Amino acid sequence: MADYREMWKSLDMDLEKHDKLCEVLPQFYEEIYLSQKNRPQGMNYFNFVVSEVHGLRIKELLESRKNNRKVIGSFCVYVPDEVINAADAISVGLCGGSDFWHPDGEKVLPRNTCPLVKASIGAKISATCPYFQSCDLLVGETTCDGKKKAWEILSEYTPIHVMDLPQMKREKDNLHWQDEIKIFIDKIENLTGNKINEENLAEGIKLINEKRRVLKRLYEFRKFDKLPISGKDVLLISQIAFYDDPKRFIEKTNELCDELEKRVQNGISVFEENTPRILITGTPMAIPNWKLHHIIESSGGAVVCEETCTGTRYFENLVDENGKTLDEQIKALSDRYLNINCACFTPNKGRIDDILRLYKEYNADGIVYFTLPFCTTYATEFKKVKDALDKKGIPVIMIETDYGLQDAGQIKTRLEAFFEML
Ligand code: BJ8
Repeated sequence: MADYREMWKSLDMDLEKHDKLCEVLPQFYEEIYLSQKNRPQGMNYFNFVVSEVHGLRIKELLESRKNNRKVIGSFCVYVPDEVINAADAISVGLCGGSDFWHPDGEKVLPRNTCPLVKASIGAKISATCPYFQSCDLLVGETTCDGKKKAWEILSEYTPIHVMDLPQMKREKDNLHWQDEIKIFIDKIENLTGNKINEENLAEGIKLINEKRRVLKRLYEFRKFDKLPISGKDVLLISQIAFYDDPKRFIEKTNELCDELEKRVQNGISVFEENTPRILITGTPMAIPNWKLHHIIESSGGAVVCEETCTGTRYFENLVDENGKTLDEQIKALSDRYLNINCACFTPNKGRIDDILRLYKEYNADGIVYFTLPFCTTYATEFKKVKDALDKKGIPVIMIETDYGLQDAGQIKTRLEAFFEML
């Protein structure tokens, strides 16, 4: 890797601590990703992106900033990227997926906080994440309590705008979310100095829809009996979608899909015949959280779909591109975003419908319900989901786990027993 120390120094990073973070990732990646057999050639681009995760992409962000483009970090799939792109700003996802950041997170948060929140806050206050250090503005949202209260603490370190997400989906909630999108537009206009109008918002909508379409295309290959790509690789691509340049990401993912099409024609599979097909549902997996996929796929299972925010919730449903006025476009954004079924909403029957639908569409044999510890909404929603699955005779297992590897053996044993039963 090129020497980026000067660049990191210019971002006020804690270089010593950051060196320690950089030491662990390559070995971890090698073990989990590069050791896979028969990977598509198109994964080389994504390997490269990971190898340069704190390097080249950050350099690009800094160069863009020199040209007066702003960088905006967010933590949730309800934040409308279309608006950010319309103002010629750059959006990056910031959720933390490593327990490296937990000790710093625990300096300001209770220990019994969700690992994702703890890692995200720890990444900022430890000054070891160049993405946080490159942002001109962070955008939080009022989803779960853990996040909502964490923004108050984060605001002591860096500017943050919080979007007030409703937690029900009535007409008045939709109107409220449209209002919030308008306030967000004002905020982004003030920050960037760029006015958002019908033309540039239409372009933003088109671009982000295109990203959704390519992810959908990629997921379609997971519906085949013979799987041309592993679940682990698809998870990585979804995670990269949150911070890569969208146009390049679309191009590279389409190239990979062309290759997968040929694999399907030639009957190439990366799994043995009759490998149990698993749908994962639950909390998001922020990079580099590859734990559950890795355990499943090294215990005799294949992950065929994720009903998560690093899965279908990120790309399903397009924004209607027919809006002519700004108001119509904002309404279209609100409609699309309120179609996401996060457990923060009540009631949340839409998520159960999604799980049942995806189970069928992806021809899954069983479901792994994943929750991060202390995520009350997803853990509590398990009861409703399980009741619905039981009624249909669909097997499900709940796995609650954090980012540490201490429980990996135990999870493996439970999953192996589950797969045997499928
Ligand atoms: S839309 S899932 S990205 S809020 S896991 S921090 S909910 S305690 S991440 Fe999420 Fe938006 Fe919902 Fe998706 Fe809280 Fe749960 Fe932690 Fe979570």
